[in-house]
Amino acid sequence: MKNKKFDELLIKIKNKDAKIGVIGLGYVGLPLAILFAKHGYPVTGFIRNEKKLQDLQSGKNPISDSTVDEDLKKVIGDKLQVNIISNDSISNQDIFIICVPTPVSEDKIPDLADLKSVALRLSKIDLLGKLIVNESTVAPFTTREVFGNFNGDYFLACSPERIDPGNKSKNTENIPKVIGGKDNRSLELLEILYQQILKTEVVKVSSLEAAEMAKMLENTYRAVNIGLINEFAKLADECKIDILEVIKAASTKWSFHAHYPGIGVGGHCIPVDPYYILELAKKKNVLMPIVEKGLHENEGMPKFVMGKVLKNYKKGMSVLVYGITYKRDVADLRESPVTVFCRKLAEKNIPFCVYDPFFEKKDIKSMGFEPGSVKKVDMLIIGTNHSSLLKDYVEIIGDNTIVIDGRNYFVQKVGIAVYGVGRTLV
Ligand code: SAJ
Repeated sequence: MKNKKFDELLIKIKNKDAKIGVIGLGYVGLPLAILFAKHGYPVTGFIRNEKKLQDLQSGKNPISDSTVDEDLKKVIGDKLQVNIISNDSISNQDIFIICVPTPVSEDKIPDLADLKSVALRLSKIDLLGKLIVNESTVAPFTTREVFGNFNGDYFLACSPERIDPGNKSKNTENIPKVIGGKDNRSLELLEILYQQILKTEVVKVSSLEAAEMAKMLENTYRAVNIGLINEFAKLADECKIDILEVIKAASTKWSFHAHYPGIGVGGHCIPVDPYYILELAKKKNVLMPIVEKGLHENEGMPKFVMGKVLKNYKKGMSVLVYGITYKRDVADLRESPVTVFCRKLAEKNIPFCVYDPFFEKKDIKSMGFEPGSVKKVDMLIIGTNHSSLLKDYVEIIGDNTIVIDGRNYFVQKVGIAVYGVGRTLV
């Protein structure tokens, strides 16, 4: 039976008439759904939000990645349909690609609620001969535990997403795809499916768990190395050595991969994913102190930058925080260290305003902060080094402005002085 079903699905994939259900149309699911639709597959995106459904059906792109705007308009209502998820609405798909969030709670506990709610729906339908693909970032064994025990003969694979929001050169089509399967048939189906739409290599590994672990490693590597450079930046500050000069020099060594210090580490991946591997390590009684320390180092950076404010702030100064998002040129607040930093400013009763070109004044207000504008201030704090700073900074910085540069944006002195993270320009 399994071989017959395998052959049937394989033919559908090659003929591009396999019905593909993409569950979750965020920064991962939407570009992927559009790409499959562009290649001629009948795709249905499944979401929970009625308003987002109407926006998508009218061709309005709900994610901050504007590179998919045009393609969305081309496929929506034709090869790409969008539907509210229900047990009935998903039942007639041949392939399910799961792209739902896997966040952590306030106390850093992995939260699989969205993933498990999808699994519950899938457990209620006839999966015979169908393929389930998990793209959501999880620790090893999770895909198997959550999606591996349904009734009937079906195929199961995983391919942890690697989207880099805001990156214009790397996108769904050209980022190498790591895939793992419950068995060889599952792996082969996913390899052929992705080969139909990607312009880059599909990297097969030997198991679901190897694919899940690869994702954990690549993002934990990044988090820990950012933690390392943040530690070096603190020492550089004390030694009055310019950390950017040091990084530039170290980068001439072939085996050195540069990371940069700053006000902290945000986003849905880097500060989050390592907590998934730490939870697994704890279950397996394996200590990972380097991972833990690296994360805590990053989480302490808003406080470190706050120390620079307290050294230079005088009562009555006008203070502007420029940029509130987690990284440059991305309208995304998830885990943003700047919001943590702003709450510390408020705790110290330092009056301040926030300006971010990606948000309107009403948005800043709804975050609980006083909206600011691009005009002269006594203290400018760089929270996010948006490209718009290039035109805005001259309007904000006067001869008596003190700059606290949370992203080491400035390469030469402006105002009275620039206090960066691991460097000072006076
Ligand atoms: N950051 C630093 N120093 C650095 C690099 C980043 O402080 O040297 C901070 C950023 O300001 C940001 C956070 O870390 O607050 C995350 O930065 P990021 O560039 O890693 O941005 P993300 O979260 O969008 O990372 C994505 C990730 N994609 C996925 O996980 C699917 C990550 O895997 C990629 O490594 C990253 O893009 C990338 O740029 O390659």
